[in-house]
Amino acid sequence: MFNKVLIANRGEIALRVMRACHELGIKTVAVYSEADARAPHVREADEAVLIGPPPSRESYLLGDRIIDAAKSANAEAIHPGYGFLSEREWFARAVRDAGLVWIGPPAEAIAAMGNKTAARSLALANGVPVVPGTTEAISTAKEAEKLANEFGYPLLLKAAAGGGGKGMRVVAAPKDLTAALDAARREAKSAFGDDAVYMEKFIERPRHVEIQVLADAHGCVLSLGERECSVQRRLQKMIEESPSVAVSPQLRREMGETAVRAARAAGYVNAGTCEFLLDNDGRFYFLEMNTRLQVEHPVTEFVTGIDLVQWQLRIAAGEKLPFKQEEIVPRGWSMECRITSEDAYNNFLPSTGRIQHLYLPSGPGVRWDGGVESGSEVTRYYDPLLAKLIVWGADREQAIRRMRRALVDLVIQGVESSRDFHVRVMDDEEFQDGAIDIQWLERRLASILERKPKEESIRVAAIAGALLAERERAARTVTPGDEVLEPGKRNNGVALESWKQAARIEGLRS
Ligand code: MV4
Repeated sequence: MFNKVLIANRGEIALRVMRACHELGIKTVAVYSEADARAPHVREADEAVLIGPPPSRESYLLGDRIIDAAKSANAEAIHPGYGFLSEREWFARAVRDAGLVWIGPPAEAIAAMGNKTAARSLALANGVPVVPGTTEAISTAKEAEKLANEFGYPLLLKAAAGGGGKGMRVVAAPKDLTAALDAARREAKSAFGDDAVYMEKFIERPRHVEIQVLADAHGCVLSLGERECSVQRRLQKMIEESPSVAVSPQLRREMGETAVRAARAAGYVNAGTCEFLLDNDGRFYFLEMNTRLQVEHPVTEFVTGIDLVQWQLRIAAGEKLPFKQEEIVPRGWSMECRITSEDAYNNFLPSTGRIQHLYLPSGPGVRWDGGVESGSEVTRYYDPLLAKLIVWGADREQAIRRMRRALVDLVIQGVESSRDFHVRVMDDEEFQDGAIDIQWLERRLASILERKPKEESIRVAAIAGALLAERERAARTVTPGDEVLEPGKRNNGVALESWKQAARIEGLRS
């Protein structure tokens, strides 16, 4: 096993990877920008290297500087986390060329899945079902018209160099095709420097279900079941769970075998995820493969009992997977809420500032993967993900009840957060029924945000809020603009369950 690993990331995922390293007896090297000098990931590492000013382009995206940091600290391997450099083929190659171990898939596998038309061809050649559409880039408007008539409307234009949905265009009717093609090309060119665009039939109201795979360097490729990721807004996932209410044991087996075939075809090693659309009739279509550890990996860890990050390290060190496919059976239900510094009541506007108080939920089946603490500065330089709250329960209903309880126990004061939004999703009947698809949140958002807390808690909270405001005033500790506990302003006039929050904040102060 490695003696020392550099983690080329920040925030919650840097801490997550460090924990796995420390459990395996591996020393850790953090890298950080000037904005992160006091960040928890820097303090928790055995060593830390300053790599540049706050903007990512001048710090966390500087591959060469990060490789230099690894060499000067005598680290043997680099874990990229997610985002930043994690899916850059050139970086995976540069790490290998520098004589370091890349804790991720081979650069060739990143490349094989990186181009979406190439990935579709690879899938088709290996019996992996894809959405009906082209595997070649479209050349002319005339050709587009012919193909569109073949696949039928509505259809979707996608950038070949894209992924994650950037530069997609829905075309509802033939009259819109030419203009949509021009627009998609322009967007693709400016976003990816490549104007190649291809076409797929548009699948309406599907679920987004993905399969976690784990492959060692000795030919063993396993499926670790699905994650249901349909609750998303503008391509940002908000809530994920495993298993999915829409996946039977037989479908799980079929999708798992399909994902394993896709991974084998790409020469995949390490942890990866195959994204699928699942339609109302139980048909599934391969979309793309994410060649990294994903944000939502903990729900798979909870239901399988397998530590994905430890296995990423072990696989990169050459170990064999000791599991058989038949031994991997999901147990119970896990759910994750992404706790972001966004104001759901203000169009999810990112919120910045100092976290005045952070009180963390705990108890059976509760996991907090966080990157901030009381006193942390939330800046606009990075992603608004503060933490992930993950729970496990015996079944979906227990998981939802536990998530709601843990969210209500959580206190974040000083920046706006998505906490109240998540509580209200847990209270939503359609969500509780599992009647979700990728457009569900958009349709339901207004009614979720309108939902009022219980009458009793409004009264209690109003009293507690007024009491706390008065105490703060008396103690001259009022923070200008901080009206989280002041009734009548937002959240339907009341901070959710704020009498409990008031007690916890007072406790933290004393
Ligand atoms: C689609 C689709 C419907 N039909 N492809 C968006 C992210 C990228 N990975 C692919 N995406 C989609 N591709 C066809 N043929 C709908 C989406 C889509 C989506 C997919 C997964 C999760 C959220 C989504 C939100 C909007 C659209």
